[in-house]
Amino acid sequence: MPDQISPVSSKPSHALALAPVPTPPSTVDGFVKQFLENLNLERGVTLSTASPNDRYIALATTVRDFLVARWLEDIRRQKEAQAKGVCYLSAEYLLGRQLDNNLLATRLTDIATEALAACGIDIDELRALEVEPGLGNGGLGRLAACFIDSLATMSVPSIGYGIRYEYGIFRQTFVDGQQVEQPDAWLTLGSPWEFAHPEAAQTISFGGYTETFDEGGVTRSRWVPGWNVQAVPYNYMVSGYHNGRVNTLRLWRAVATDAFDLRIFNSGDYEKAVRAQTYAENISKVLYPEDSTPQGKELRLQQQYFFVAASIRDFLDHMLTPGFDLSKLPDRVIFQLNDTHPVIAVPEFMRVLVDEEHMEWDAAWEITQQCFAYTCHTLLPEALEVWSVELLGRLLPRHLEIIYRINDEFLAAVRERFGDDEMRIRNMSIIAESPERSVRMAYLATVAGAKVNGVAELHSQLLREKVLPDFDEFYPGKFTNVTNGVTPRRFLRLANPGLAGLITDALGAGWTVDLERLRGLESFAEDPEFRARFAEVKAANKRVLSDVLRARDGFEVSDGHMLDVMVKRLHEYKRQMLKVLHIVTSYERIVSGRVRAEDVQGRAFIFGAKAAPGYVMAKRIIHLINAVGEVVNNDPRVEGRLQVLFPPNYNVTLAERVIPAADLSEQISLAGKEASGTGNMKFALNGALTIGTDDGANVEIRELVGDDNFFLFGMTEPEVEELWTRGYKPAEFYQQDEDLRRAIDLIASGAFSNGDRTVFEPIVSNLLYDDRFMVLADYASYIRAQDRVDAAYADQDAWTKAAILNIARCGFFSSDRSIRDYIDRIWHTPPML
Ligand code: 26V
Repeated sequence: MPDQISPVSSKPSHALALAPVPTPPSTVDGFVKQFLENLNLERGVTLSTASPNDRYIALATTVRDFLVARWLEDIRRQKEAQAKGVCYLSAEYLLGRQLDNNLLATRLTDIATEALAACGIDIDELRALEVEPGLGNGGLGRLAACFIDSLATMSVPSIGYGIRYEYGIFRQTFVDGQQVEQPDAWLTLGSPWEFAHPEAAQTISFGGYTETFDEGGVTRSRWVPGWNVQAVPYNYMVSGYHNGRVNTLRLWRAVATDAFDLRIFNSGDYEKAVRAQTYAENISKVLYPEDSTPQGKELRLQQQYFFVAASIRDFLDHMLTPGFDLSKLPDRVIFQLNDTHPVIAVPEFMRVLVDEEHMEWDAAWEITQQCFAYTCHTLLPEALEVWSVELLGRLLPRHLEIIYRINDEFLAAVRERFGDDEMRIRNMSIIAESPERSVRMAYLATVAGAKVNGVAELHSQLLREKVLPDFDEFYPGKFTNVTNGVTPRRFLRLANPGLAGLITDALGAGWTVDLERLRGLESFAEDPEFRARFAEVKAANKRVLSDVLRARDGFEVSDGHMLDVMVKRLHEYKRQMLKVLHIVTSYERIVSGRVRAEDVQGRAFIFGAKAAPGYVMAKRIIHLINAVGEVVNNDPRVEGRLQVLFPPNYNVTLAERVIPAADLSEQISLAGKEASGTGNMKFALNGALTIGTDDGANVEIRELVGDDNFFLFGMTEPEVEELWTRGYKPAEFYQQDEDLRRAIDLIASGAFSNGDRTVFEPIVSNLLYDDRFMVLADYASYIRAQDRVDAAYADQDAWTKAAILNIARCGFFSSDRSIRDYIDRIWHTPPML
């Protein structure tokens, strides 16, 4: 029975409430009417009294109104079809702004622009008011956002589940060149894209103890929790592109339970009750900024359990018909675990089946192993989550018991297969014994998951061979690869309208949902007129970026400079330091008189990077980049040939401006450390050439675009391994390379710190004596590659041709293709057409 409420202002009669929701007319007049009504009814203002925020919210609400009918229809159809669906479990969604994406998906951009103009409003001014929901740290969160876009566009029955953090990723500011974090209060001015459903809250429990009891002669276990919180769902519409589909993203907010408060209130301690409420609500208060070492923070485990427990219950309660035969669950759902963050869902699912649904353990385990799949997003051992047994036992005692039983049975099976090989048993145990007894979440996910995937070919291979080799041997066929992708809607159509128009002129409109069609551009690369138009688009994008950076940060980007861009989280393994050494070398060559400024190819080096607040070395590197910029940008000897620009607070919104303007994409991680990278794909698809190592998805980009259109440098992963085991001695590289010595000496001399040699000393000693990421080993090769870049850039027409070939050959990196691979290799969930 449909129970939708009309989105239009007229009060629904009973008959209307049963009728399908009317979609507001897609005309300028219809839009104006709806917009004005929303100003009145949603904001309680008139056009003349409306503040800019009122106007933005009314506009957003108007666009939302166009989506609601389709959304409700899709929810109904998905339930009715009882088809197998994907529950994407992710602690992060780095969504970016919603308005433009929804306008694009619904074909309302022109209508809305005209309608607002008719009301005397410039839509661009309202666009600029939207605060992006920054509910993620970096690549992993942005990937989740690209995936839900593709799932909706491809009509795959699916729902995204996550956490509605009140504060997203911190806002980065620089004070004297150093990062200072500010809270990201993204909800302050209201959030027009969400629907809160406090009435549908669920109770999520923590703590307490377990007890055994007798049930018909069988001893069973149950959990007697110590405290509860409420999980309130907030629904977001995820609009498919031009297909009339709207999927759901459901994010949970923690709210104190009444019972929880009352108990303490009744004890008469008001202040304690308020404190308890704050404690409960802290669970969804803030996104954890990924750290240099993942800390065993109790609150983080609370967040993880909170959202997966709510999501599993939500699925079982709302997506299944009453009386559903739970043994058929694998025909209905696959829970995709986005890294280890949601892995506590595995014992929770077992607890629900065994304790609440009274299923036998073996049957429940059989089902669980078919209902989960795990994506690993890293290779760094220190980034693999573990939870101490002490903490898990205190917070989730029943889950710890379940994990122990899973482990016992798993290790028994390992013994059966390999005999009493204690070394192997210790290595494969889900429970680590040292340095403290703890649960290895990646192992738990691997044992429970039907499939385990890495995020690029090289990463998946290293995952099998280096990180989980025993598991690969034990579970043949379990490991697979799905190379990441990015959504062409946001990162081409929206971010680069000029290029999108050019492509459509050349190839017709279908490429936005079939990115392999970009291949058709190969022949256009040979066409001088097309190249000229492409060069014009690039130049226009640079002007747009330049305007944005002037308005935002007061920067002046010089005309005609190559834009050399490195934007990504600040991590030692990503090697922003290698980029700094290149800049310092270029600078030093000029000031030492070895190179004349006028002979230097003008370059603007653009950085964007947030460092985790507790990651001291990363913050020092940010400080150094700013310090180098301060000196280089103001040294008259440089004659403006080199510019270092580091706009603070890099986020999705800024990415959408920077990437289309870039000439050169820096993807320079130490081989074997970057699982995939997705920025690399966005740049190539926007016609930047890559300078990169043989790492992550760079490998696949280079294979596709060809060696002539990619600046490869650095050690390969086996070479890295070999040098590391042989013994990496950075000082030798320093001694043998004059450019390198001069660059390091200049930093050490205090040239970038007003003569103070102590400020950047820790960076210098790290590079010379203690660098796991072997920056100096790749320096010479990197500088040579940069010299090749300069030479290539001198022939603008040839550069443009290479840029077009990059675009033409990178259609593979659409997230639509990634989702197709997930469907074929892991989910087996056909689209619902
Ligand atoms: C990395 C590190 C590195 C230092 C130690 C602590 C720590 C903690 C977390 C992480 C990131 C792990 C998860 C992640 O964000 N991975 C990224 O996922 C992207 C999407 O698959 C992928 O493109 C990136 O290469 C990968 O770093």
